[in-house]
Amino acid sequence: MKDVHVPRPGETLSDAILQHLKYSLGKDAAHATTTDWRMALSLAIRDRIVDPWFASTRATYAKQGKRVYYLSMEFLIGRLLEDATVNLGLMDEVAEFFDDRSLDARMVMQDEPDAALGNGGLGRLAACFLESMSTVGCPAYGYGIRYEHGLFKQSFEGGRQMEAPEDWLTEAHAWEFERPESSYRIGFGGAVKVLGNRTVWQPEETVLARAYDMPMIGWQGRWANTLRLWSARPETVFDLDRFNAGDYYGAAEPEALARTISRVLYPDDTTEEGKRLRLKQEFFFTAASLRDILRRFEDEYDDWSILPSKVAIQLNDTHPAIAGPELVRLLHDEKGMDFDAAVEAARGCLGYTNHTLLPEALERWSIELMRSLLPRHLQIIERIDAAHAAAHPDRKVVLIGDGDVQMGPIAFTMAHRVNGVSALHTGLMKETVFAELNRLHPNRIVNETNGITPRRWVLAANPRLSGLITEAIGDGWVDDLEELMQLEPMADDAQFRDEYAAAKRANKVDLANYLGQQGLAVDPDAMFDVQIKRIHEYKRQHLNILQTIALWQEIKDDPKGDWVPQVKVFGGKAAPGYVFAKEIIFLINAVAEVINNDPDTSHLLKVAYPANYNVTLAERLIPAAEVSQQISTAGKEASGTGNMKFALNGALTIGTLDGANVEIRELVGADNFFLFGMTAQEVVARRQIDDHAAKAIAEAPRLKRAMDAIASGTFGERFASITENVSGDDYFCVASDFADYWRASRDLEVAYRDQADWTRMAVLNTARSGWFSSDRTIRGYMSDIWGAEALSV
Ligand code: GL2
Repeated sequence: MKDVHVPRPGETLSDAILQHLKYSLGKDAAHATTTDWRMALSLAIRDRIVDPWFASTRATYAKQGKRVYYLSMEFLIGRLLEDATVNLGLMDEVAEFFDDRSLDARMVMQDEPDAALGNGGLGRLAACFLESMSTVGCPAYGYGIRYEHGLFKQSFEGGRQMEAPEDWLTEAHAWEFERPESSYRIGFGGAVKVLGNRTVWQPEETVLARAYDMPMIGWQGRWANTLRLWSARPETVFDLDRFNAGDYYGAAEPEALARTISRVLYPDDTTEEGKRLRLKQEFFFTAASLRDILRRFEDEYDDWSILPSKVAIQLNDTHPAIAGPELVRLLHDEKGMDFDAAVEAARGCLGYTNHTLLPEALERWSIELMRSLLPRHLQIIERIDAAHAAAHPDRKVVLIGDGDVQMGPIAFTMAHRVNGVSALHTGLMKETVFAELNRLHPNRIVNETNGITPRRWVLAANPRLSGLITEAIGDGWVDDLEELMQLEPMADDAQFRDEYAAAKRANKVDLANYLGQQGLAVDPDAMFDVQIKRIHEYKRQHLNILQTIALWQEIKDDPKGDWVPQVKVFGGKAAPGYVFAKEIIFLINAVAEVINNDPDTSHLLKVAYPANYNVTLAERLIPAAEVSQQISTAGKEASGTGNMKFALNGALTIGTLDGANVEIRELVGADNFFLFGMTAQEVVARRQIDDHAAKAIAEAPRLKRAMDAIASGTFGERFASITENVSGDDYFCVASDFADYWRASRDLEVAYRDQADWTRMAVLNTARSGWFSSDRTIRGYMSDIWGAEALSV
């Protein structure tokens, strides 16, 4: 692959690394630590990003086209060094440089802190989108919060989840440029005054939002966009009067309060944290971003009516939904636009992506909270709501109702396009949460099925598979992932299959070594079965562990039987306040403890639960996986993106007809996908049956036996909350789907015995998953929602 940008004539990458080591870090090679090397490498790579970054900005200004602004509370970027190196085509050179010094390039790269500025799929999607927007040349900015502490670090104590603060910023990294000149004053509270014919909001409290920019380089360094993260600062660093009066804590209070806004990422996934601070965070970054966007527009144009033709703003979920009212406020109150015209202009700019149907995740804020923090916005929402009611006299949906301000309907009414993230989810959105708004505004809802960037999730994470693919079909697939289709005929080529299987096995050996270092010996020839994602009842990790217990019991009945040895891998964090999810973690660890130490069965079945699942761990687990567990209750997982990463890397899915599983199955072929369980409609119908769980348990003796084992204390505690839930209300239909899940799991094992055929199916999964590139998704947003054009330098 080619090295695209050499910034300083005559300077090789190797020279640049050594120069930075010496002059930027003040270190001699003989005494350099891994961190020194990593920083020297990062700075040398960063130098090679700056020119394409500037060139992209210049091209955007020259073209005067539309810019895209992606507003997201979360950007789960993980590590950036490897991504950037891979995208610049410099991986081989870097490996050679460190080889020559008896150092391992990957180890150096792994020294980088993993920036966990997101919870899960939604945040990781935003990070994949940034990379794809740069790759396809979509002029864009990502806007978010520069959290001091990202998602908590997870450890296990006695099997229970412990949480410690994450502190990525305490470790050196090279990616951000502080921009003190880009600071905005953001207000909260106060009063609304009418001065002449103008309405003016006079906030009571203000903080400064200061910008930090990270360049995001696309494939082959052709284009680079900016991720701009806001950090909260006090307007006055400290209160000198209070200090002089001896009130030292009080003197530091303004600073502490202001900084609180960008201190921590809310560790909640899909559930809303109804706190004042959360709303403050949302307004803080949304308002700063909008001011920045309008400032950039004003630098170039003086006609506000053309705003929607120059600016596309995407709201990643309802978290930045206050953007609608705030943009109206800025245009009307501050720029003097007529109110209705301001609403129209705002709507012309805004798009809203919905990421979940879980009703608890559609944010709402109490009217009192809104009035006390954002009084002018409340008035604007009331006015928009009244206009909506007048235009649709038969409407039932309201923007303010039940004592709350409803951010889902606000995002919907203020956006010209609303999208779901998989075909199934978009369909369900139209039928359920947004049924009425869809009737009032037909054609506003569109679908943009999620995607993942192949640069990180195949090229960087799985070099063995990437090498094999490139050898077989050239490297065009990295850019145009649907070229993987050319691999299809090779599924029937025994030699290719052997090489494909050898790459998978080598990845499994790596993972086995990693788990071995953590104290768990696993057989690399066992079937590696992986479920990694946030822990949530709807994702049903408890269904998986119940099946594991039942399997263990059967093996124990007949240890000499012809079993397929397997390793069940779990990974994921539970929101600290989500008691049930934490019980599931405790149960998995308790079961692991017993099963892994059972001399009758431990050569056949192991349970691994490495702690602190994050992007880096995903990059290790996915290339080694053979089975991908995508077993959510149908209708609950909006899309999933892990499911796509696994399929691309040749793991076969066992899954329900939920989220993007449906599209994965259509594309890879029903024969190469292990389907089980009820459909979304069947789930709804099943819940209407009295005692549906008890009935299902009565018909599934294996489930009953597994539940009895838990209840009788086989795994230490009795986990009553879990057994009572599954045998009681069982809203997520674990019991009702168990028997079919068991059947599909056995089908998997039968298939696994025929290794040649298994590999054939795996190759077909890789070959047919090219559509799931986030490049395709981004092109969809560009044409269906943003009306943005790709540029090049
Ligand atoms: C999520 C969905 O749960 C998940 O299915 C989807 O793939 C991602 C990205 O669209 O969004 N919604 C959500 O609130 N979180 C998700 O991961 N946190």
